[in-house]
Amino acid sequence: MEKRYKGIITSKEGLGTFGYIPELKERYLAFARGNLIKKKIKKIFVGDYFEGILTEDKKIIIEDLLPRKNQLFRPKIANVDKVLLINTIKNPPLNTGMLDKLLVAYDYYQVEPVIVFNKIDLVENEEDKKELQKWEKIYTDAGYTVIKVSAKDKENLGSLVHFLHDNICVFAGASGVGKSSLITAITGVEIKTGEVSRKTKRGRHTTVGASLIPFGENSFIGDTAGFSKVDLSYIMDERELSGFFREFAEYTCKFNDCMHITEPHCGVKEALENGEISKERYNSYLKILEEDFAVNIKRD
Ligand SMILES: Nc1nc2c(ncn2[C@@H]2O[C@H](COP(=O)(O)OP(=O)(O)OP(=O)(O)O)[C@@H](O)[C@H]2O)c(=O)[nH]1
Ligand SMILES: [Mg+2]
Ligand SMILES: [Zn+2]
Repeated sequence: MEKRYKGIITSKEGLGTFGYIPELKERYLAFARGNLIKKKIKKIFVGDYFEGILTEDKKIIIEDLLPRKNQLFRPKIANVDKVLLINTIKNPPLNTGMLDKLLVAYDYYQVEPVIVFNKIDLVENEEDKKELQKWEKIYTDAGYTVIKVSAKDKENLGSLVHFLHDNICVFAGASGVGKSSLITAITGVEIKTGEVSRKTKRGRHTTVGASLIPFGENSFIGDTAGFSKVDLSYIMDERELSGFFREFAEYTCKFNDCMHITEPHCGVKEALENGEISKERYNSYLKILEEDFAVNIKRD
């Protein structure tokens, strides 16, 4: 009888689907057995765990897909355990509006987010240093883990490696922040990287789609394309939003469905007034309500 191997889908490219078999430490072109399609498994995702056999010409025939723990659509990866949200203070400039949306989205999918500031080698003048310190404090106080690194100087990469054991860990964030560079610096696997445009100060989506890079015995790192748009109204109701602003969830309001805008006896607004909740995070919450959920907010 043919040996059944366990493996994981690592990429889906123009050329086809690729699967990695840890036992053989090798990546192969993979095809699904016809009956898999009949079992109503519509689409194979990067991150899917499978069982399959190896043909004589070194191709995987996928016989079974294991149940998914989760399924992210941006990026399109299944079974994600952790996400490292990569940011920069400079080049490209920090976009905390985007970061706050991603923090909400990943909490919603129950994927633990870690906030990473890359390119700290570029944080040189006092103004930039203050900026970095300010955001580090805001996000730490809000209940997130914040790590500062430089892919270029290989600074503090060990603290990222710490999160990569026995799981699928995805690197996400805007184009040009250095996701691919960090993965190369950590794994030694060369991945195509791109310059940040001098004119727009933005990256150019060098990485297309998503792929998993094997790391150590049992870990995989997901490199994804940077994205520029996230609309939270596709995944949740406007009244659910504040529950995913971690630090807001600690306070109680008079009304159970309080949206913390103009309602009386609002614990969140009280915490904002006495400085327990940062005005940056609160304003970001209002901005998401306006932009993604079309809530009309009158400001004084
Ligand atoms: N100074 C400095 N530059 C860096 C650092 N990390 C990455 N870069 C540069 O930033 C540019 C973009 O890096 P990429 O790794 O391609 O960025 P990405 O996040 O993968 O971008 P997309 O694939 O487009 O989403 C490249 O020119 C890198 O050399 C860093 O720590 N310091
Ligand atoms: Mg990239
Ligand atoms: Zn409230």
